[in-house]
Amino acid sequence: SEYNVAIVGATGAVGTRMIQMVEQSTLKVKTIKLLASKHSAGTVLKFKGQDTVVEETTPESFTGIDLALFSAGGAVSKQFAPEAIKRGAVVVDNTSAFRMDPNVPLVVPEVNAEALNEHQGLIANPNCSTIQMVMALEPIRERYGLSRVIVTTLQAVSGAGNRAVQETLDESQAYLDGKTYTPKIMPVRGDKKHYQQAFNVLPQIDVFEEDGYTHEEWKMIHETKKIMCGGDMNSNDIQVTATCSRVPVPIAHCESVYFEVLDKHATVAGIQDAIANFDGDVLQDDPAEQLYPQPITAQGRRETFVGRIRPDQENKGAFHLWNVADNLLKGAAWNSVEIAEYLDKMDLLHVPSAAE
Ligand code: A2P
Ligand code: 11C
Repeated sequence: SEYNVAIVGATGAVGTRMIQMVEQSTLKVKTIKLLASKHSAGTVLKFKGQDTVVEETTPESFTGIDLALFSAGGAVSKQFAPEAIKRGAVVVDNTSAFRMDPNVPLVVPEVNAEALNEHQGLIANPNCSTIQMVMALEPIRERYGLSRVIVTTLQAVSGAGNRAVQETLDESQAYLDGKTYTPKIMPVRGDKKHYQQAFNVLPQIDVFEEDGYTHEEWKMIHETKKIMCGGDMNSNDIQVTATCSRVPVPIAHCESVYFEVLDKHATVAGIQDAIANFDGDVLQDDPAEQLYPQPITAQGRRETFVGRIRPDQENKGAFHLWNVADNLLKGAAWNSVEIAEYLDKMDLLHVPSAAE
């Protein structure tokens, strides 16, 4: 079929990539509607070479829309996703608004596409750092089983949006020019204190919870369980813990992952083979040639890159890996559009009626 598609947050860091991913997609697009806040209504963006005027998002924006991709923040999704579904649009939501709702599938297509069968009009796109980790771990889980994961992230500034990238660039320039600069956004817009991100690493992404973990770390733990453990965000089948940090890199997150498998006969060669043969993963693992994933080479690509696979020197059945992916593409815009492609192929790109 042909679809009328809307992108909410079309002017943002992720939204502009959503436009590109829809342009390059196998989905047949009848019409495209680019939506944002009233501030950028009237802005002209291109879709497949055609000038397209950005409109303010209202409930009526979704009349006649078949597919709505949301990436304008959780509050916008909470306000407008129900309006879109009510008008017959399937929503793929790239915010954290509905991810933990038991009635909402949380999907990385290569890992748990079967969860799409249960959708009731809304599918949640996981957090970027979760997506690339489950992309690296799923082939290992399939071959050897997985019992424990300890991850440390090094996340790019674009995860915090276009304004965060601009702040870090301006701050870097000021630093090089020997000028003072007062940060207003990083690490978290709206938190009490702001710190220099340029030439610095900040071990805080999103706000702190009472238990001392940040909300980003909480998301990595519970989203990973929901995706890899059959929808149960509190499953004990896989133990997961995370430390998330922000590095002054514009695009592409890195992760250092320690993991324990169930099959004690697991080998590095077997893990490499599983990753090399997994849809969407690229193995870059050759120490002799200094081959390993880097943000510079992952930027602009849809795949997840995995390398530095090696056994833990003391724990049998334990290994380490390093993975990198473009947080705006596989971490956000591409995964969302890929979900829509799977819905189309699975004949699920419609809001199920109450009778179904
Ligand atoms: P706008 O350009 O009108 O501000 P980023 O993640 O790069 O910060 O981008 C956020 C995106 O969310 C932008 O496209 C922004 O549009 C959009 N947005 C922000 N507030 C709203 C709103 N109330 N309704 C619709 N879109 C919004
Ligand atoms: C970051 N991971 O890098 C965050 C951004 O839940 O979709 C993504 C927030 C989300 O800052």
